[in-house]
Amino acid sequence: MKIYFAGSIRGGRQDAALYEQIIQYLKSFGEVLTEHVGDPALTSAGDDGPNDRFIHDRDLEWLQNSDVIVAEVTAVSMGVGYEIGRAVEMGKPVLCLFREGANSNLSAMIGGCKDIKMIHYSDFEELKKPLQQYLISFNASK
Ligand code: 6IA
Repeated sequence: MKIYFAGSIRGGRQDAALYEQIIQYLKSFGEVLTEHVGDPALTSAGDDGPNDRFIHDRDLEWLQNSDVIVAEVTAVSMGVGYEIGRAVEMGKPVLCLFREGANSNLSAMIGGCKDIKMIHYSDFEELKKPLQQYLISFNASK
């Protein structure tokens, strides 16, 4: 199973350590195509590499090649919202993770989309079980 993990970069790196934990966990279920999203060295400048056109086109190719999208949506990010919208249009299964109590509001365009599955959680330990259940049932349905 190829997993596209989406998390904020230029939208802010306050949850980077959490992304890294989630990515490591996701790796026990399949291949994560976007491991760099959890890289603690990656700053919100997010421009210490290839140019934006390259990043966009390469990420969309990975999105197209993925089996499932897991997006952490607590930190508000234009890029993550865009990836979710494109994935929904592609007919890909999308799972969004929203952390309660982080002083962030979930967009109605994500929370209100019937094609998006949501998990609300308070910390990583609480997230593991529903995330595992989703990925196992997704794998079984293939
Ligand atoms: O608007 P944001 O930057 O917060 O959007 C974050 C989302 O867009 C992530 O889920 C990534 O998939 C994608 N994205 C944004 N910037 C990059 C990027 N920057 N590299 C890869 N994906 C990106 C350059 C960093 C690179 C040198 C390691």
